[in-house]
Amino acid sequence: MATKECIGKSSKAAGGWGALKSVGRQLIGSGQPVSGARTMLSANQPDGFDCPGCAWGDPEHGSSFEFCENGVKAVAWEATKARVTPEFFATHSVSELKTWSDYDLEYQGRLTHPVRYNPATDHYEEVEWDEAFAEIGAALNALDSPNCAEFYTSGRASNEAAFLYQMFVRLYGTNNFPDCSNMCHEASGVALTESIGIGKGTVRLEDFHAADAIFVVGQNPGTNHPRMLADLRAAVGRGAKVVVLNTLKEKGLHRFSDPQNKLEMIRGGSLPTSTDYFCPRLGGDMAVFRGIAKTVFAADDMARAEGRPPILDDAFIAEHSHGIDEYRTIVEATEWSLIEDQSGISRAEIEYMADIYTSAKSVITTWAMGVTQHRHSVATIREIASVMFLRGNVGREGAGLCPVRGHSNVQGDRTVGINEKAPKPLIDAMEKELGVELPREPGHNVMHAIGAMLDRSAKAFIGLGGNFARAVPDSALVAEAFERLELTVNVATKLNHGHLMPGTKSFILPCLGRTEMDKNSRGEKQIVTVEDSMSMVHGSGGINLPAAPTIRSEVRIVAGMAKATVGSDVVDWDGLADDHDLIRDMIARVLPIYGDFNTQVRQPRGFRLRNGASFRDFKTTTGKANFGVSDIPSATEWQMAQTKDATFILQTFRSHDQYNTTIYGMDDRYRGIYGARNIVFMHPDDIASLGREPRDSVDVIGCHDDGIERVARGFVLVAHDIPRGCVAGYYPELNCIVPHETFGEKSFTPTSKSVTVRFEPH
Ligand SMILES: Nc1nc2c(c(=O)[nH]1)N[C@H]1C(S)=C(S)[C@@H](COP(=O)(O)OP(=O)(O)OC[C@H]3O[C@@H](n4cnc5c(=O)[nH]c(N)nc54)[C@H](O)[C@@H]3O)O[C@H]1N2
Ligand SMILES: Nc1nc2c(c(=O)[nH]1)N[C@H]1C(S)=C(S)[C@@H](COP(=O)(O)OP(=O)(O)OC[C@H]3O[C@@H](n4cnc5c(=O)[nH]c(N)nc54)[C@H](O)[C@@H]3O)O[C@H]1N2
Ligand SMILES: [Mo]
Repeated sequence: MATKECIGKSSKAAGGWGALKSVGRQLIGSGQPVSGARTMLSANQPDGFDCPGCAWGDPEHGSSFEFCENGVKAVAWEATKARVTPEFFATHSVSELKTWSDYDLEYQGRLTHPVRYNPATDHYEEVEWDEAFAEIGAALNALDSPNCAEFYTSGRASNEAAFLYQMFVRLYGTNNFPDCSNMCHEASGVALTESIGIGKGTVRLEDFHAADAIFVVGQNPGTNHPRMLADLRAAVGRGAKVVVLNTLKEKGLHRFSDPQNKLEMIRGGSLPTSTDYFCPRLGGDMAVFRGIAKTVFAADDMARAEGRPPILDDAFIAEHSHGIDEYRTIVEATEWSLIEDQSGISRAEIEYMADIYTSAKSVITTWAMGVTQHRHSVATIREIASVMFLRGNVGREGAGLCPVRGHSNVQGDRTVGINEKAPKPLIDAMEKELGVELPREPGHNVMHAIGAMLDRSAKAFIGLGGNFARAVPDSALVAEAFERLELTVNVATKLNHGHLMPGTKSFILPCLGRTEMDKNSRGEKQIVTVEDSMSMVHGSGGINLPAAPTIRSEVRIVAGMAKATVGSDVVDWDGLADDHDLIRDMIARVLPIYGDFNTQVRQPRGFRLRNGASFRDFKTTTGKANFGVSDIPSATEWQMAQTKDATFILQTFRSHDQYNTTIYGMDDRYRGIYGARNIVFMHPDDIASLGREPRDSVDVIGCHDDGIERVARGFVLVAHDIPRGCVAGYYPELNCIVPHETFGEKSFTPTSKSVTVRFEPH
């Protein structure tokens, strides 16, 4: 393994020639460099497809083609020439494929035929579509109760596919909708609904061009939202402050060299993407924002006493907010010593951040998994919102809250009804539309689904995309539970480990990807729609020929399963599947926020869904923006670990060469890692305190105290600039030690960024 154990040793900036080289490799590796390049030029164009890479917004004016290395990887990975055919399955048994790596499985290429597992031979074998649907329908209808089936969604599914899916599942009789967002931004949804009355962000892309300060908390855009870097560096360029809070010194958040800027590329230049950078301990962000709030209140008192203009936005607070007195009381009761210990950031540094905050007229705060995957994530996001309310930084130009979503349509899937909580207005409207009663009792989220699989009450799993069994915590336990199920069905573009844990009856159903053309029975091109992090809905139509003539769109596959399970008396599944306009008409009848959906989505950049909070119409219980009411944790996981010998807090995150469980390659260029994924980043003094050397091989032991042994074997220690007591490593390799029983309060999100671990020699 070649590791360069310091980010300073690789090139100084993110992007640049390194990114271009990597793109060239991806396009050549896909086997079709020329058509691959043409495909790329259609990404995020008005008449092209939505890039499946991430949910960052597209500009509303001008060409939106923005170079993004990881967008190219996502597209090239899908547009590969390689194919997984029935012959492939005839050659390789499931037992053999289980021993392959995540990378090797997906690298085999696109799935071409529906296949069914044959337990007698241990091979997947080709099956006719209608036969597969009939068997799936029969198996679902044979279950004791619809609540024994889990219907998972991953956030690439289009609005049309997701809407049909929820209609099918509810007609079948359950609200069991475990969704990838349960493991992702659920805390943002819960917290923002409480704080501002909508579980979404309030900003538009244009706001980034008008903000005076942007706080970027717990996210790594250089890898996961690369197009965001261009907006950050433009902000720095025009004099705005960009303050980063990240446990690690991520390179993309320092400097970015824009591969689209020819002069810059020739000169080898780069520009900063931030002005200030702080590295809190894992889970320490709520304490930081609490400290900012303390400073703001104190500064406001002082200003008023001295007859200067107040710091607080009195008008916003009086007219639009609720609960400031209670909030002020808990803020003032929080001791600085606790804030400093929990965050690892000094009072002086926090006061400096507060000064940036109060000096800026308009502030945006963005965040992602470094904030959402902790026990107290909901309280942390409410704290962020409260700090923003103090100066009215919500619902006006250049200001607002911005959870940066993960999957390209995870937000849209929720909007069209993938929600285990069965919201009353949605169910009322669906019942009116369909003229039948639908289930109203809440169903399963991911945590509940795992519980049901482990206690054997779940009997069937249907996955609309994704890789449930690898993406969840306690992945080793879940893998065993999967094979005990009576039915497993995976709608997928590529082979992954989740397909290799077949239940008694098991199917893989191959679907079209975003880049591919979808035509109906009359030869008319169909488009789908997606919603980005800024509530913009746009159309997406592929340009490539389908990977094989035998594969079907997700919409057709969902319709096929639905027809075979619940019949066509209530819904004309074939008719809907053949004309996506009819699905959109139905969505708009059930969810009036879509307005004249079919017309609006054909406007060049689509349209924005109504988002009351972005113009200060707060649909909360009080009708106002609600200040938070939580104490900061009395001790974070990091603080608790300090009381035990040689115990660390692990965050599990993404390398530069992966898309969730999809591994594109073995490098993590910006962190100086080449050719390896089984590694643990640790502070050099911590390595020494364990009596070890960098590059020693260790076993990572999960310390959750429930009698279950959790070990990940053979990980290499890499010295890194990371707070002491905090360590980091890659998901999904480490998911076997993330316990499923520790999850976020109110969000049920696995605590993937605060896993208590210790180390033993390997
Ligand atoms: N290329 C690519 N793009 C992607 C994805 C991908 O895998 N690959 N995944 C997509 C998905 S589904 C999602 S949800 C997003 C994920 O986007 P990110 O949230 O950026 O994903 P992570 O890799 O988990 O990175 C977490 C970041 O938060 C920091 N961090 C961790 N814990 C803490 C903490 O307690 N406090 C602070 N302040 N920082 C912390 C880590 O150091 C790291 O920089 O990206 C989406 N886009
Ligand atoms: N330890 C730890 N665990 C985590 C996280 C973490 O940070 N740490 N992050 C969590 C997060 S934020 C998320 S969102 C989840 C992600 O969990 P998932 O969304 O379940 O996982 P992915 O890896 O994105 O799914 C990859 C698979 O999706 C299929 N696929 C790709 N494109 C398409 C398509 O267009 N249609 C269909 N039907 N299938 C397609 C391919 O077969 C591919 O193998 O993981 C979570 N798990
Ligand atoms: Mo995500």
